[in-house]
Amino acid sequence: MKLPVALVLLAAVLPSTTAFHLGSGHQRFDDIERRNDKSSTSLSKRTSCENSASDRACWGDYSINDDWYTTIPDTGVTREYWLVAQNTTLAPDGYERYTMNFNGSIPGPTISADWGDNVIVHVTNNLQNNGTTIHMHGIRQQNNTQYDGVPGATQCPIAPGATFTYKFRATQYGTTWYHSHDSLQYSDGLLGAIIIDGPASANYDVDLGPMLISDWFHESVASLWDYARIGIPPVAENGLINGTNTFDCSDSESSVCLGTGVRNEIVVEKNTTYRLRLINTAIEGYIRFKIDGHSFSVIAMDLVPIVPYDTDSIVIANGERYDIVFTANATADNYWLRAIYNSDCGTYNAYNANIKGIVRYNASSTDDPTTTTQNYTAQCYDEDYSNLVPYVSQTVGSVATEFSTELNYTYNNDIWRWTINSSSLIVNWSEPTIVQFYEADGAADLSWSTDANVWEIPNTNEWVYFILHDESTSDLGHPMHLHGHDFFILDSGSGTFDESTLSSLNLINPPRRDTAVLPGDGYLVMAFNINNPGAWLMHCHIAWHASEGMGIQFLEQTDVLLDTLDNYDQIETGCKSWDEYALPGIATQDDAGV
Ligand SMILES: *[C@@H]1O[C@H](CO)[C@@H](O)[C@H](O)[C@H]1NC(C)=O
Ligand SMILES: *[C@@H]1O[C@H](CO)[C@@H](O)[C@H](O)[C@H]1NC(C)=O
Ligand SMILES: *[C@@H]1O[C@H](CO)[C@@H](O)[C@H](O)[C@H]1NC(C)=O
Ligand SMILES: *[C@@H]1O[C@H](CO)[C@@H](O)[C@H](O)[C@H]1NC(C)=O
Ligand SMILES: *[C@@H]1O[C@H](CO)[C@@H](O)[C@H](O)[C@H]1NC(C)=O
Ligand SMILES: *[C@@H]1O[C@H](CO)[C@@H](O)[C@H](O)[C@H]1NC(C)=O
Ligand SMILES: *[C@@H]1O[C@H](CO)[C@@H](O)[C@H](O)[C@H]1NC(C)=O
Ligand SMILES: *[C@@H]1O[C@H](CO)[C@@H](O)[C@H](O)[C@H]1NC(C)=O
Ligand SMILES: *[C@@H]1O[C@H](CO)[C@@H](O)[C@H](O)[C@H]1NC(C)=O
Ligand SMILES: *[C@@H]1O[C@H](CO)[C@@H](O)[C@H](O)[C@H]1NC(C)=O
Ligand SMILES: *[C@@H]1O[C@H](CO)[C@@H](O)[C@H](O)[C@H]1NC(C)=O
Ligand SMILES: *[C@@H]1O[C@H](CO)[C@@H](O)[C@H](O)[C@H]1NC(C)=O
Ligand SMILES: [Cu+2]
Repeated sequence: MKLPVALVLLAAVLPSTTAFHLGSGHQRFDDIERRNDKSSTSLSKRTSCENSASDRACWGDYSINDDWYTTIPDTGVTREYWLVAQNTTLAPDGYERYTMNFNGSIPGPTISADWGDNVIVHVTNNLQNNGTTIHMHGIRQQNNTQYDGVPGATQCPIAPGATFTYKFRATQYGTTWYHSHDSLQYSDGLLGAIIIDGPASANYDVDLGPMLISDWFHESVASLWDYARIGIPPVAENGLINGTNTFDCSDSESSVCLGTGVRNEIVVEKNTTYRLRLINTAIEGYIRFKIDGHSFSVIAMDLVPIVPYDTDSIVIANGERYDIVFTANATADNYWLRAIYNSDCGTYNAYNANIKGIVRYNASSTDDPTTTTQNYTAQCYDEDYSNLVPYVSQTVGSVATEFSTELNYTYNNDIWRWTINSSSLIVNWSEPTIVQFYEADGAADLSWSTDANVWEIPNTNEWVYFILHDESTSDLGHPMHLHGHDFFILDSGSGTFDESTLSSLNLINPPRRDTAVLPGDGYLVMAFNINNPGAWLMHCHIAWHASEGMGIQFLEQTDVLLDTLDNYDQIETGCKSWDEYALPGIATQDDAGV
């Protein structure tokens, strides 16, 4: 991928509601307006059909049937954003605490683009005492590993005061998020949504936008690390629905409990159909989502549209996204929207029942809903895979590189470390993988430190099957996230995978996404094609577990990797300023670093 040198601004065809001021250091999108006015953002497209409430499958010259891995609209548009990482005191649920955030809010500003656009994000680190990076979760970053935002893998942390510019092409469309990939930082608020508009596999009238759902602690997560790392997960005090919730201060003596929290509220109109983009941004919690009195259709998993299926609740693991469509066809009333925290997945939340929003049919009503729901048993694994059928079918090739390895742990001197293939990940912030590779001039025989957990997969177009067994007997599910790819889920289950069944696995259109759960004490069989040169992290998206070393790096297509590092200067300059900041012993890395 090559981004245009000059930014293209097609002012004439941008609607007036889409103010897009390049170079002014500021831009404003009216998301809803933009979404509802597709015709005016069609830009260079010849309009062969219009994306509308009754035809969401359509997208100008393109449609939901197009294979977006090979077919991408050439919009010629570049969206540019400026984000500032900072630490400030906020009270998202009415309880004041130290947070880290982008631009003063949790979540940070939404990054929006149309399918095919180029996106530029300038990130300035105004945190006082920490480096940072941002990772565009699930964005494939074809030939673009240098912008994947993983400290110690693809770049050095951005030093306080410095700016790093990320660029990517929106080759996929749908719902995702960006977050700091530096240690536990996103859990303290360094995150926001990414929405890439494109066709959809079901119709809806109104797009309600992203809904980020998380557990929430009343102390900084970084300050809980010393406690968490001895292997006991701390108990979260609350959860946030799109950055907000209430908290009952009568339970708290503390003067920082302000009682100012509000619930996320959605006002609906009878018989109107809504799209909601659910994102689990939790530190550790599996979330069961539902809206009392309403069923819905699930239309996408991660950045992959699926054949819609109906349900009245859905389990979302950390890092996963589901787009849903529901019709406001219940009796006009107030309904609880619930993010039920699965407190039995080895994770705990003291105020589980409080993680709720409100769906109102009457905008003037201020009453709490009186609706009830049945209790759910915990589900620490994914939705039934038979329901998760990608809309655009793909077939997996036969195995060329087979890895079969185990997840386990070590426990030494009261420190809990997760291991994969007996090694616990620790990246070196000052010596990112692609920097080491570059400095060795792409040497194939580079010897990696054991801690780096580098797995080389050099051979273009071969299929990798990666079989991971959980041998830790801890009975936790682990949402595994792979960078640089959507992967195929060939099998998963409890107990041991029978390798003699490898040749009989279904290879025709299995579920395909960027995050999937390795069931506790079970196995996950993933497959992907070697087609994206880079250093790609694969890790558990439970933030504690990643910090405890549950990750590996795939070093992919080593023969062409150097050719894709076309802005290496920025990485080098960034590392230089990081070293100037950190080498005096200021930033002591005390976890995996990711
Ligand atoms: C973020 O904050 C910076 C500094 O105030 C500002 O220039 C920029 O426009 C903001 N970005 C967004 C997307 O609002
Ligand atoms: C940012 O964090 C540092 C400590 O890490 C603190 O000294 C400073 O006051 C914080 N800044 C703000 C604006 O809260
Ligand atoms: C969630 O927050 C983001 C960022 O503030 C906003 O753009 C979006 O509209 C909100 N979504 C909902 C469903 O409230
Ligand atoms: C909603 O749709 C139902 C069924 O089609 C219809 O009977 C009802 O009148 C509609 N209500 C409104 C407010 O449009
Ligand atoms: C509301 O719409 C859903 C489909 O979105 C349907 O399954 C359900 O039966 C409808 N309920 C009512 C009360 O019409
Ligand atoms: C909407 O709520 C307001 C405030 O409670 C109430 O006065 C009004 O009657 C309600 N409207 C309907 C149609 O129920
Ligand atoms: C459902 O959960 C609530 C809150 O944890 C509890 O008070 C209630 O007893 C449970 N009900 C049943 C039927 O288990
Ligand atoms: C997993 O690790 C634990 C603790 O290090 C060890 O006791 C156990 O034998 C390991 N399991 C396997 C199957 O190697
Ligand atoms: C990390 O890399 C730096 C720079 O090459 C080196 O000085 C340092 O010793 C490394 N740290 C570890 C723990 O290997
Ligand atoms: C996994 O561990 C074994 C035993 O230490 C080692 O021989 C092998 O190279 C490791 N595999 C990878 C891909 O690192
Ligand atoms: C990625 O880069 C390699 C090496 O330059 C090139 O051969 C390949 O065509 C590129 N792939 C894409 C999809 O641009
Ligand atoms: C990050 O900032 C926090 C709060 O100031 C501090 O406790 C921690 O040591 C810093 N981490 C690193 C690696 O510098
Ligand atoms: Cu995990």
